[in-house]
Amino acid sequence: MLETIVALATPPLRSALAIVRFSGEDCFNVVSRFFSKDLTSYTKNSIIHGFIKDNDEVVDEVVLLLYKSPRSFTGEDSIEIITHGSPLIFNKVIKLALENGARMATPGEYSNRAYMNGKLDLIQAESINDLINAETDESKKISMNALLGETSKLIYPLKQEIGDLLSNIEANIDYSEYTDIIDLDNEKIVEICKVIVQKIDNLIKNGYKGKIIKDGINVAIIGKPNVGKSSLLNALVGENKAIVTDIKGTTRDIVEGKINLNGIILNLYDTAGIRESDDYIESIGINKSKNILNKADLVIALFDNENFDEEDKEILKLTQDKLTIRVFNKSDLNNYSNDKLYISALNKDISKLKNEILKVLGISKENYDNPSLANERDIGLLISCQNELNKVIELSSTTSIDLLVEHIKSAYLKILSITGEDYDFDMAKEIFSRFCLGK
Ligand SMILES: Nc1nc2c(ncn2[C@@H]2O[C@H](COP(=O)(O)OP(=O)(O)O)[C@@H](O)[C@H]2O)c(=O)[nH]1
Ligand SMILES: [Mg+2]
Repeated sequence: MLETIVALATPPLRSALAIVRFSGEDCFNVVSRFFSKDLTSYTKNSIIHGFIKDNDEVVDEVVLLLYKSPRSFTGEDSIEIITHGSPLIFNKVIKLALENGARMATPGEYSNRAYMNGKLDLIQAESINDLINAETDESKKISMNALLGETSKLIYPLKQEIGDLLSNIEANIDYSEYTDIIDLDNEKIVEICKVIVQKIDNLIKNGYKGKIIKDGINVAIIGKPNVGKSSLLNALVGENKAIVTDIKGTTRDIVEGKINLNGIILNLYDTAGIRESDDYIESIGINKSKNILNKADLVIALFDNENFDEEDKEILKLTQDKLTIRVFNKSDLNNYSNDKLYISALNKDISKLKNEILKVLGISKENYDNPSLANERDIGLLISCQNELNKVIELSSTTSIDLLVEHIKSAYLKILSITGEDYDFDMAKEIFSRFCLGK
């Protein structure tokens, strides 16, 4: 029997009300030991008024929400006690719970139990944290789609198609005497794999875009000294965060700012101008700039005119492998060409840059509205699945079918892991669920 767990579900602060939450087969018993009514006879979800009691002392007058398994979040018997929001009260309730057979829940344990009891798949379970941490409406929507199970539906077709392929091949090998099985040769297998690889490709692309909407991106502003990086950060965040002077080497430490651009959180990093420097402190700053550059999802490489000198060329070299927007600042001073992206950080004339950021991220209305597999873990598993199928395609002409099947099986398991169904995978069950073999 799983232990009864207890935790405070609301912030540990003084407030009007607080919620202490319990889950576990024995939880009606546990709570009855310090509640004014016996809860063990309840067989339906109920709202109950009563008193928390420490022997004869009344600790609080409360409302208790009682959930009878399986009709609860975790799928187990569960209780939520709504107490008055005094730390003295809710801490006392937790203490009584611990003294009467409950233990503190570990982080995520309620969701974990919900997953173990089949109430949520892994995509849904992961979305709860994202939902709580969402900073924009757009991000919240991505997580809500996941919680409602819409995101999980994205992988159903893959599961079906790879599962069918796998079962067909296995059935060909193991049950070749049955006539209702379609004959599959390597060529046909490759054809099917190619179609699936393409579908996974789309899911990965949309997943990355969803991830940008959900988590935001890190944007580094780099350039040689005095091109206007700090002025640009200030213009973007709309306040004077970074010190601006015409003295080279003014910015030494990283200055951070955060903005919401069309629902996408940009974590902006203004960096020390990159140049050869003898100044000890400045050179530490320059190294920090290079580290930030490595971590950035997007780089704004800033220049103050189109005649690149050696220092500018160094910047170009550093950004070679990065998603980079080249921006020319000080449009108010330059005769500029229309085919380049010019801004004036000083005059806060930066709308063209904002549009360009949205353009290079390639995010459209669909990405905001539709579900996407927007978690690192999910995208990673999609990539591994795709790698397995690509191996099938690559090896098909030189490898026998029973070796190819191993890669297809791995691909299938990766897909199952996304929703967390891989733990009870059984090949024979898979085959029998698709065919009427041995009837
Ligand atoms: N005329 C003009 N001057 C600018 C512009 N942006 C920045 N500056 C000036 O350039 C100098 C260096 O700016 P700063 O933002 O400190 O550059 P950083 O070293 O790259 O961070 C300051 O004197 C700014 O006022 C601009 O768009 N136009
Ligand atoms: Mg600066």
